[in-house]
Amino acid sequence: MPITEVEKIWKDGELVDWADANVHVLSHAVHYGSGVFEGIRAYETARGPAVWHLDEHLKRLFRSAKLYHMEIPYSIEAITDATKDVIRANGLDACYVRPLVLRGYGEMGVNPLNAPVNVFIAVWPWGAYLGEDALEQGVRIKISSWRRNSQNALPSSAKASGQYINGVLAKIESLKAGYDEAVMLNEQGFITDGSGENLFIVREGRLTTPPISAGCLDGITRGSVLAIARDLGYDVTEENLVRTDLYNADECFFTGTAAEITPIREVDDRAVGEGHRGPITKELQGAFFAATKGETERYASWLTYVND
Ligand code: PPE
Repeated sequence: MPITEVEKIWKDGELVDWADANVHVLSHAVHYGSGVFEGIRAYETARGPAVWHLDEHLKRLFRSAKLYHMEIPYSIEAITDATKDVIRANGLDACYVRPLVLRGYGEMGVNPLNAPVNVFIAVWPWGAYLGEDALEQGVRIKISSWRRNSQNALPSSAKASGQYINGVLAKIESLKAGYDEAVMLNEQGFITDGSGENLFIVREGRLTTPPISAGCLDGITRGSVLAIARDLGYDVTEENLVRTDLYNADECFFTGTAAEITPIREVDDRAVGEGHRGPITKELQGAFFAATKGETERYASWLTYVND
């Protein structure tokens, strides 16, 4: 997707011009994928822009960095303030937020420990991740022939740049075959996640999503949807799913920061349920988007207001 450029990016403690937020080609991360990042959204509310689950995202960023022995030279509070600053500096009402912590320039070779750590926070307007119609019409997905990397090869609890090359293979395969997105199985054949989304199914009014132990990312939107669904009175379970569970589901949908709640209307050329967005998916979208706009008192603590 083309990036919509804005004015400023936060880099190592200061706001720099968009065009100046660069790294050297010999940076460690460029060669070995040694970066960790987050994907966060800020939504427009009656009280100005508000960041959805900022604290949870930044905690995950710090956990990812710790896993790879990267020392982030700022506190969570400092990164929180920096996120608010960069949104304000660009005058955005709503945007995507991409903090990136990477091993920079100065050392070559796999050993990352002596390379400097650089921290960036970029923001830009980002619309519907899987296409403009996707939130209403749903998407067509393919079970990938590529397996999700094993957790003992690359820890799925870390959101690390290099780990995404696995999803890149699956995504390319699905697009070349004419689908919108891929879902990967783990080595045992259980469903994990999409290249950038967690997945839920609905069967006879019950929601199920794969457990984190299947090897999917511990998605923050997944957590929000689990909470919202329970609050709406749905029975929700985390259990292993196989591909036929998707084919036989009444409804199926993705969750993710970029994808939000995106209905899945077809899996491997089989219509899911009626082949369009189902009623429970629609209800969850309604509750989710109301909460992101700051309209739901119960979830007020999930928003960090940029102008407060
Ligand atoms: N699984 C994967 C592999 C993944 O990348 C994401 C987020 C999720 C699940 C959902 O997690 P969460 O955002 O915390 O609910 N993918 C991010 C990056 C997408 C991209 O193309 O870049 C995102 O949605 O921001």
